[in-house]
Amino acid sequence: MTAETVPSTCWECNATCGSLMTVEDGRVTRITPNRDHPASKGAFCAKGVRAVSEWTYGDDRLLTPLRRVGARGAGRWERVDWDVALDTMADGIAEVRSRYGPPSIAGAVSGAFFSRGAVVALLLRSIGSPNWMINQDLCGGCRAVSDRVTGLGITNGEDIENARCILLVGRNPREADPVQWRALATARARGARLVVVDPKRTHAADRADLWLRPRPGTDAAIALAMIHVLVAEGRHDRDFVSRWSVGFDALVERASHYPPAEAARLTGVPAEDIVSAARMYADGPSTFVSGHGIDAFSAGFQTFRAFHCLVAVSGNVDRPGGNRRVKRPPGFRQYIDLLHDPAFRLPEATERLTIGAERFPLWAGPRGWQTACHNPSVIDAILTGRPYPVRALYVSGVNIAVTYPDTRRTVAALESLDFLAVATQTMNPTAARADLVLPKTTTLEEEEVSLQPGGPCVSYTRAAHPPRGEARCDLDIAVELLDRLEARGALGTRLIPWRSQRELNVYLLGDSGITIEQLRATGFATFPWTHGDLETRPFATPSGKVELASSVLAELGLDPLPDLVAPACDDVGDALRAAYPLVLNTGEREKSYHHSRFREQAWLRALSPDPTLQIHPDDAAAVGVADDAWVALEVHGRPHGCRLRARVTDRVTPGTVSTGIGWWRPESPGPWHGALDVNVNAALAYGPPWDPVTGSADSRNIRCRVRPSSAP
Ligand SMILES: Nc1nc2c(c(=O)[nH]1)N[C@H]1C(S)=C(S)[C@@H](COP(=O)(O)OP(=O)(O)OC[C@H]3O[C@@H](n4cnc5c(=O)[nH]c(N)nc54)[C@H](O)[C@@H]3O)O[C@H]1N2
Ligand SMILES: Nc1nc2c(c(=O)[nH]1)N[C@H]1C(S)=C(S)[C@@H](COP(=O)(O)OP(=O)(O)OC[C@H]3O[C@@H](n4cnc5c(=O)[nH]c(N)nc54)[C@H](O)[C@@H]3O)O[C@H]1N2
Ligand code: SF4
Ligand SMILES: [Mo]
Repeated sequence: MTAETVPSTCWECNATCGSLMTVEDGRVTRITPNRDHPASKGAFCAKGVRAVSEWTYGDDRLLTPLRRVGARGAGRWERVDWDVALDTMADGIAEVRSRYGPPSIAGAVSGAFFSRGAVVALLLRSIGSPNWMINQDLCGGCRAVSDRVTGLGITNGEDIENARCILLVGRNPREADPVQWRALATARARGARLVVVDPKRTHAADRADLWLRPRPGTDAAIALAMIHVLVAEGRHDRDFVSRWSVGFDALVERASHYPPAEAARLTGVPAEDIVSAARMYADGPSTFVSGHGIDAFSAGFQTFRAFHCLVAVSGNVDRPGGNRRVKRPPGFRQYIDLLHDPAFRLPEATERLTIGAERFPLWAGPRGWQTACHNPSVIDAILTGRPYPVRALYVSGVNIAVTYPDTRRTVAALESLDFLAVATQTMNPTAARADLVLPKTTTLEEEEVSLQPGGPCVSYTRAAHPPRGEARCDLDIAVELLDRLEARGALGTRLIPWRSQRELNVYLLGDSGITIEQLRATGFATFPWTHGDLETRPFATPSGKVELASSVLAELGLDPLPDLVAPACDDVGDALRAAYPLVLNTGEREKSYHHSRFREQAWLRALSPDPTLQIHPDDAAAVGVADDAWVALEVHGRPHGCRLRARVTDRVTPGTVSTGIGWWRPESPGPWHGALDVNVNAALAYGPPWDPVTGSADSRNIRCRVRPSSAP
């Protein structure tokens, strides 16, 4: 028996923790944290230790391509070899392409943070379609686009280690990010102060010096009031503001509408707490740590704009203990760079056809953050043929029948397609409706090279051994599919020049001087960088400065300044408020699962058997619901609800309820596998209202009610 321990990086979630893998006889037998890793510093979680291995070696793993033989969703498949699978896929795509045109073919992935995202986008572009769906409208899209428009470029550059004050807004790192959670604990131990803004008393709030508990969706008023206090007390960074920003006077005028007393009225947070938060934050260096709690809703972009302007006005930009701008080795390319590189683009006229580009130009189409389309509008296009038909879809690395809101509509769209292919490691409710299911490699079988702003470093994920069975990675699938499409005359310009993942990775490393050999030896590579390279590296805005008043937003006729946009759940009459007295939060992370993944693993189901709905004791008593009882959740304006299990707790504010995401039950009969029952997305709409910039729908701050129900 040969055993070897090699450094790698866990790619199961975007915490991307450095790992050490023991490989014995072609199988990973042990995974432990790599304490030398500059970003994760030994942080890790149980999913990385165990769930990824069970996923890879478990009996549920798909090991061959499957082709549908019965009706869609009937669960009858034949095993086929890759030649047959890829011919089937090429035929399906070529036929739709010739009948409806290249843009009628779309892809769905999570985003360009993973190679699979960039690969699927370039595959679609090669076919001639600009339509690829990402799930970032539901995730970190508001943060990313605000960061881009404001020009800061600070995403994932929180320097918790050196901060004197940490401002944690809408983030639950104990469950969602062990790297951040550990960094917070270390910072607290050396005396750093922690200000938490969260409607829920999270474990971070338990440890905070100051906990602000806003009414859901009103955070922008807190940020604007903090700006107001900073400026009124002369505690803003005059030098940074005058040298590196534009629009300060206009921002100050806007913030003057939010004195602490007014912000207190709007948010429910006492004025003196807002003033204290502003003073603690002003006593820096301070770092702003944000999360999903202020993203993915119809005012998420403006909320982030308010906080990003606060960061800029306080001057905590790219200095130790603040928010670091993304550093990278010269010559290195990130996946997202490929999307914007002219060498890999479609003609602008084609990119303008991206569904959603007209309405959300900073999200979709040629100027868009990831040039992806607007998902709810794609689902509309599939179902209605407007603005033009979308008839074929290739899904990789997402489980959209569970994770997109409005499950029934998503599924109806999937079922109405002329052709649906899904690449996945295990059967899930999305794949269950496909014409073709392709067996994917897991993160233990794939090689990835990526930039980690948190280190900062370049991280390496090693393929520990060849794929199990006939599983293939996205690039290998795309390359062979392109060959077949080319043979059928169904290709535009081939925009994937690499024949293997290794070739792609070497391309990404570019002229950085970092080599695969070096990465294989250590699992990561650091590179020289400096704080505050503001003179040599302008901010990526039209003015080259941080745009407190945004020229890009003004040009598009949008509000150039941050503002509070009242959440839709507040803007209702008394009758509706009485009928739907509760405000719903969704998507709260739990340690056991990664979104919809791992529900087939018995040890995790033992830890967390059912989806829960956290409800305050007063609200539970009002509807006669006991702890652990099943409840029906109904959302205002929706024909169907879902069933969840009550967790009665005073951690949630009275009048609010909170649940997770991603629930389905592999053991329940297909093709739904419970996705229409125990999945909160079955109860939600996918908007409108949509955020005017990112097109995000409300995945929280939603009026709802709860009643006792039977168990599923
Ligand atoms: N274990 C595990 N870890 C994960 C994931 C996973 O599925 N499992 N998923 C990963 C992904 S893709 C993501 S996007 C992240 C998400 O992880 P986080 O960014 O931590 O997001 P959430 O858990 O959705 O919620 C964070 C907090 O926002 C609060 N919140 C809700 N509404 C509001 C509001 O109006 N204002 C404020 N200030 N706070 C509010 C909630 O109470 C909650 O405490 O987790 C990542 N990490
Ligand atoms: N209501 C509501 N909905 C939400 C959210 C919310 O807060 N509320 N959160 C949103 C957020 S933040 C996110 S990020 C999304 C997540 O949504 P998704 O990205 O759809 O969720 P996952 O469960 O991670 O997707 C799992 C599928 O991806 C595939 N997969 C898993 N690992 C790999 C891999 O290593 N490589 C490849 N190629 N494929 C893999 C498998 O097919 C697996 O079944 O959900 C969003 N949906
Ligand atoms: S938090 Fe867990 S799943 Fe995510 S990268 Fe780290 S070890 Fe892997
Ligand atoms: Mo996410």
